[in-house]
Amino acid sequence: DYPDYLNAAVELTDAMVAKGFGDHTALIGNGRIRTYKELTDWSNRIAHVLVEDHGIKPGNRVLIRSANNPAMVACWLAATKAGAVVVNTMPMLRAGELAKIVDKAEVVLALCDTRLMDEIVACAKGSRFLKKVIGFDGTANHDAELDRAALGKPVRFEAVQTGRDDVALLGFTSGTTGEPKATMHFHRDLMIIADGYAREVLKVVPEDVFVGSPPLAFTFGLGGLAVFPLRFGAAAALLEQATPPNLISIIQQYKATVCFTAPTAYRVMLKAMEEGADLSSLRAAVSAGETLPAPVYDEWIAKTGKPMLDGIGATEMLHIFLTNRFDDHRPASTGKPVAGYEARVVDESGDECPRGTPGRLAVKGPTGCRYLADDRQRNYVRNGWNITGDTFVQTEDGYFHFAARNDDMIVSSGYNIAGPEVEAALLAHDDVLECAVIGTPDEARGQIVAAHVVLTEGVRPDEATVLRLQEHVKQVIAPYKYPRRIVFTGALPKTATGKIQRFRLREKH
Ligand code: 3SK
Repeated sequence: DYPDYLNAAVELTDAMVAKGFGDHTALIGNGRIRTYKELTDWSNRIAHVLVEDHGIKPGNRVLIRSANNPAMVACWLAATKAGAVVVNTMPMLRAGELAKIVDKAEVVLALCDTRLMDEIVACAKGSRFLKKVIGFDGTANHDAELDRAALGKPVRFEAVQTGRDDVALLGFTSGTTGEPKATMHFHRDLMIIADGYAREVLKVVPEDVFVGSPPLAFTFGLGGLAVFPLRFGAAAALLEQATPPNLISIIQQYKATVCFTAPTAYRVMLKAMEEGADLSSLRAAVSAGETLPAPVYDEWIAKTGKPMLDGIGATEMLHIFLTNRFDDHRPASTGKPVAGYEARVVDESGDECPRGTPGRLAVKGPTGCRYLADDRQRNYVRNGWNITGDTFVQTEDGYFHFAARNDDMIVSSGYNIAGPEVEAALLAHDDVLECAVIGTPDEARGQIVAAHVVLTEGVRPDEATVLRLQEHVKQVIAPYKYPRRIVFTGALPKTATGKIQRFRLREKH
């Protein structure tokens, strides 16, 4: 239950100071620590600039372009306090990609880290909507237009009294298909993900320190690295370059307790532990973005004594809705619904499949999909159920298991082969660091199974390795599923949340 008027940014800053968290660390980044009081004052000053100097009105769309750093969080909070609808975007987007977002969201103002200005300025030049780009300093120096303007403003700001069901955020997703969609989320939704998943599953306490790799530009990162810690008086240590080695060192430096990342980074962490890295401060290792291979899950338990929390979310649903729990977890399973959500596996007509039968994962709960002006809404939401793009199986005892993304099913010589099953078999081999399995056209068989493989360091990408991996898959799963083609590659194409973009691999064939 939330009050009729609710501003999520006020709840995460001013309200936390009022609750006595003023001196607690809120954010760590670029070598500096910011307390809740500092973050509150900082975001209030920026909110003044937005309203008084740039005429931002409730409902205006404001784009933010930055890597993960405290200044980005301050800008997001400030724009939210001013009643704007925020569109967070990633540093690597080019002018053409930004233009699609700006047009769709009708963005009027952009706040941009001064190190990333070129592409957004180019985008603004030809834009019908975007008229102003203001630079902020994403480093700890505070020396850019926005920072200087903010210095002259008061630390108190009368935040816009947004309704709890006013849109606060437009989360853009290109999913695994490449076609961008904007998902609308309310102020209330930002509270719900913290009061649901973060409270119920992660059991966040003020002593927690969050780290992770997902960009704040994606709802996975915004939830995990800003909303969740700030809702409970905890801290987040932000990394502009969240490579696995950087993650490992920041965990060690700040004794991080909660980590959000994808299975590949956990594999690197497991290896680093063998070489002496001390990651014992972590009490919660959240894995999402890609399915968690059972061997990684097993090894994590063996090395840390704690389960890895595999979960699945969606930009459409804002955050995680199915998850394993500390005291209720299974290998190769995504667990059960987060409190308040219901999930089921349905067939093409929307009827529930018998337990054990694969079908579409459908979910219903306090957050859900609201595409902005997009016909695809009617495909995603049917009879109140959000129909995700994933094929799942529910076991007799209620646990959900990922089978494939709907477009990851391969039909070869009349056999249905789930790409992720072949991937799991390949990943069980020590030579394979990462892989993606797709179907490629084949005259005789319709499609054949093709695996794109990143090899573990030191393994030779030669014919002997191909044969070894093919033989291994035939031993682990039904031999007809083995990858007839194996392509070695240095890296796989991924979304910013770490999902492998198999459609990009398909485009190559
Ligand atoms: O599973 C995901 O990729 C996801 C997407 C949005 C928010 C949270 C998550 C885990």
